[in-house]
Amino acid sequence: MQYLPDALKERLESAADILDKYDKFRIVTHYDADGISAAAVLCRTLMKSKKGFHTTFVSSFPKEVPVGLPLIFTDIGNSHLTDLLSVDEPVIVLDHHSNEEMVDTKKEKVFVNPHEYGIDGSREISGGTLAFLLSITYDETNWAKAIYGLAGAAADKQNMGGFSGVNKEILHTAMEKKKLRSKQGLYLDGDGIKDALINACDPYFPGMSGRVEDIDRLLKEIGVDPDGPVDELPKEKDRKLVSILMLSLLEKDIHPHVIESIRGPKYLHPDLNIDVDLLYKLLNSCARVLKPGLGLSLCLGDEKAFEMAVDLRKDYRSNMVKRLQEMEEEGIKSLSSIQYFYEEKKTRKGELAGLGMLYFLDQSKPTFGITLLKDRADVSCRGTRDLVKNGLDLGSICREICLELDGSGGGHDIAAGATVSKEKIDEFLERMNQEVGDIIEDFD
Ligand SMILES: [Mn+2]
Repeated sequence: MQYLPDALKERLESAADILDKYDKFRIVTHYDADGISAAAVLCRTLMKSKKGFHTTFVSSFPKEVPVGLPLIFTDIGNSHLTDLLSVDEPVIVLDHHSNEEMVDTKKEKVFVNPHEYGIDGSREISGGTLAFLLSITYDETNWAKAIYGLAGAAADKQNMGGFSGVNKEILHTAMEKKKLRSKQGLYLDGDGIKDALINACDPYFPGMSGRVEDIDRLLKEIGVDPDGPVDELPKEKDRKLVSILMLSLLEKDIHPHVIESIRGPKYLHPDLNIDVDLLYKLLNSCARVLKPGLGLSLCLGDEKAFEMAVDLRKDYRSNMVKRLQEMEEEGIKSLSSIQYFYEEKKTRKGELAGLGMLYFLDQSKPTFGITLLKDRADVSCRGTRDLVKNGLDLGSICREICLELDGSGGGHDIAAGATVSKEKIDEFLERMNQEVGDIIEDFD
C-alpha cells in the first residue's frame, strides 16, 4: 500500500490492533449499497479469523449507540465523533464523508477519515474501499475481498470515467494479484439484450429506455436476437449497438464522462460468476427496497440470497425506468437556480435525482428529490461535476441551511441529504435556491 500517506497507514494499523484484540464486534453501517459493501468486507474478514459479529443497518446515525461490544461504524459516523469519544467500548469509524469536526484519536477510539489526509472521499475512496483498506492492513491475504470494496465505490458513483485515486490503486493491485480480471462489456444487465435495454435505468437512455416498440425496431434493424445474452453479441453487432446507444446520449448533450460510462471494463471475481458492476447494482436494488441484509447475505456467499437479489433487481429496474420516463417526459419543477420533484418512496428519491441529473435534467441546476413523511420532509440532492468544479458544495449548504431551519443535513459536494420539518420545506427550497444562485452568480 505504498500509495497511502504514512499517517493514514498508522491510523489503519491502530484500527487493525482493535480487530486483533477482540473476538466479537458490533458493526453499524449505512444501509445503502456502499454501506453493505463495507459491512461485507468486514464480516468476511472477521469470519476468516473466526471472530464473531453482529451487523446493524441504519439510515442515519443511531440515536442510541449500541453497548456491550467493540463498535465499528462504516460509511457513517463522521459527524458524531465527539459523542463517540465518550462511549465505553472501543470504537472504529470508517467513514468517507467530509467532516468539519476534527477529533484527536484516543486509545481504542480510532477514526479513519480520508479527507484528513488530503484524499477526496467523494471520488477516490468509499465506505467499501476504506473498509477494504482496514481488511488488508489486518491481514494481507485478504485481497480477494477487493470486489466487495470496489462495488461500494461503484455504488457511490466513484467509477464515472474510471476509478481514480485510492480506488484505482486497489483495483490495479487486485488485478496484479489476480484477484480480479477485466473484460470489456456494456454496463447493462437483464434477461437478454431486449430486457436489458427496455429496463435500462443505470445507464438510462433518454428517449429509448422503457420504449418497447422502439427497442424492438432497433434490435431488428441491427439483426440482434432479443433474447440473446447482453455480453455475447458478435463484434460487428455489438459495435453497432454501442454506437447507436452513444449517439442517443450525445444528442441529449450528455457529459462525455457519462457517455463513456455505458461500456468499459467489467471487473470479475476470478472464481465467482460476478463482476463489480453487477454486484453493486444488486446491492443497490436490495438497499432501495430496504433489504440490506439480503445484500449482505449474498456477499457472504448465500446462493439463495443471490437469486432473490436478482429477482428483486428485475422489479427495481422496471420501477425505476417507469419513474424516470415520467420525469423525462413530464419534466420536474424549477426555480431560478435549482430544480426539484416530489417522490413517494423515500429510498428512491436520491437515486432518481442522481440518474435524472446524469441523463436528462437541466445541467445548470442541482436537483432535489423530496419525500414528505408524517411530520418531516426528507430531501436528497445531486449536482454535476461541472457545478462542483464551479464551487457548488451541496453537503455544506445542506448542513448550513438545516442548522438555520432546525433540521439536519450534510454529505458530499456532489450528493447530499437533508431533513427538515414538513412546514419548512418551501423555506428550505427558497433558501437553497438563494444560496446556489449566489454561488453560480459568483462564478459567472
Ligand atoms: Mn458511501
